Amino acid sequence: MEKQWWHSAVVYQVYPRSFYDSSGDGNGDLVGIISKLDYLQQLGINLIWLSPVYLSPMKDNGYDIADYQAIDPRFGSLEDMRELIAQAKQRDIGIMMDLVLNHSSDQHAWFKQSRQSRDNPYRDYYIWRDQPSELRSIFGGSAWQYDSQTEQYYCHLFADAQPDLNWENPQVAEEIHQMINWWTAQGVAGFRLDVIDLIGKQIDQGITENGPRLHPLLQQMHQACFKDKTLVTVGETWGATPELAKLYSDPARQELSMVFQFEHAAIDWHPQHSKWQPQPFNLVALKQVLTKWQTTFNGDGWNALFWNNHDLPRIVSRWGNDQQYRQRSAKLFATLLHGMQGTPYIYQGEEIAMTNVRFESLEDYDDIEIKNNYQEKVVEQQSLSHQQFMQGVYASARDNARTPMQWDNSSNAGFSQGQPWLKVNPNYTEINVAAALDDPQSVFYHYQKLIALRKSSEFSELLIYGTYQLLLPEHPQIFAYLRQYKQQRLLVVANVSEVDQRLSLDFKAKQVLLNNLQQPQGAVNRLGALQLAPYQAIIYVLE
Ligand code: TEU
Repeated sequence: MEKQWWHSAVVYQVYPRSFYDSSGDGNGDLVGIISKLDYLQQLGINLIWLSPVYLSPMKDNGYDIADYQAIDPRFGSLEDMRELIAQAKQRDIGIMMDLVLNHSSDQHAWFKQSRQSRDNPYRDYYIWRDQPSELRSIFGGSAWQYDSQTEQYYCHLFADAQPDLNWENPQVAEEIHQMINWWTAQGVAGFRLDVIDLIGKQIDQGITENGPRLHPLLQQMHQACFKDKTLVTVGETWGATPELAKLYSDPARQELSMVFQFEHAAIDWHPQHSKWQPQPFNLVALKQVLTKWQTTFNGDGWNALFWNNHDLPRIVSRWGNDQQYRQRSAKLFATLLHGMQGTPYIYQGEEIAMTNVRFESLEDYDDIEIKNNYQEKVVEQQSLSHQQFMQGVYASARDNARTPMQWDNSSNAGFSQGQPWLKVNPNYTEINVAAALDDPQSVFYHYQKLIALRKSSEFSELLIYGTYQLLLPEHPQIFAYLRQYKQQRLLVVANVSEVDQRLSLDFKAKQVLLNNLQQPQGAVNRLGALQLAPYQAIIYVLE
């Protein structure tokens, strides 16, 4: 397949509100991000996915945009944004903007116009109907909101403050294309497209995901915005199967560079209560799903690799052990992911193994998804008790990922001189960047090594383009796979459990490339009689 610069990229996601507050107002900001670029450069990443920093009433932390071409004053100014782009570029780091195109804020000028009157020129920028359908909002409740001024309902697949744009209207596409091109002219390296699989919806037929207009719209966007540019684009597609992922990311189809698929991320969700009642972790199922995705593309698509983002609980708490084996299990998950084919994404704090949080009171949480679902599931339907719901929050809520970044052990984890918008995780005294940088065995340096192996080692090509083959598919505790490229072979083997494992693999090890335990090479290079400690993960070079 034709090589692209972003095949070899490693992306770091910044959730700006929680990253670093330079002004003392309790919210992270752009100047704060600029001041941490050296840290990100030290980690070795070369792209930053910046969650939204546009003008926003923050009903959904910036995923409700009031002006796509203005920066929210909480985050700074357009000047700061230009400075961030320039300063990052000096360090060979590109900036990926987050495009929220399925909906805007109800405070966007378009919507303010749209709701004025039925014959307003902006009326058809949004989806208005006389009667609501059965359609539910992803954040709970009906997807329709009555507006008394014009006596119609508007559609919102997320919060009622996030009205859905009407992509049936060609003017909407045109305005959006112009806006994207404006950002490209500012020098950004690419875009992440929020819930992009919803824009082809046919609302009257109840079709939201993967509607018939989706791919034509993306091809049109490609022609208008991405063609002949060196941009990277990644779509957020909760409903993607491998077949659908090829439609988006087959280079021949000229749509997007890659998509985030979520099959693995939702693997333990409850059939009825989804993430609010997660099921026990099943390694065999996880291996199956990831292997399917690892072996699905043959030059006709590309994987985005991730465990975490701002919507998901922390991997070390979710499927690792965030107590006794916090560092080791975090390194294990890092090894498994960065050993795979695709472009890896790291979510802020993952590189120091930040954990989920447990606030006593619902009041201490901010996320609208938590609040609306509580209202629906506990108060109205009573399908979950308060206790059960809180367990769901501890396991899965999005705020687990959104507590402020833990920089050091000073007050507020060194995140802010003021009152943070969301409480810091009390474990910051132990888990923080300063401590990680001081410890040569920390999770941070493990990520640094993995990134270096991918970016600039004799195994770069193998890690980026090599084939993938799962070993021991039915083993309930071992995740092992082979990567091969030309004459080179690597074996990744991990014990995803809290007990010692013995196993026999029919390969000859030449060298241990990476081990998350400090051991002499000889101790582990006999693959015929391999003993792995709890959460141990090793990458071998094979003969
Ligand atoms: O997320 C899409 C989305 O569907 C999530 O809300 C997801 O369903 C949920 O987290 C699982 O419980 C994107 C953004 O990443 C998210 O932060 C926004 O809230 C959402 O779109 C609306 O823009």
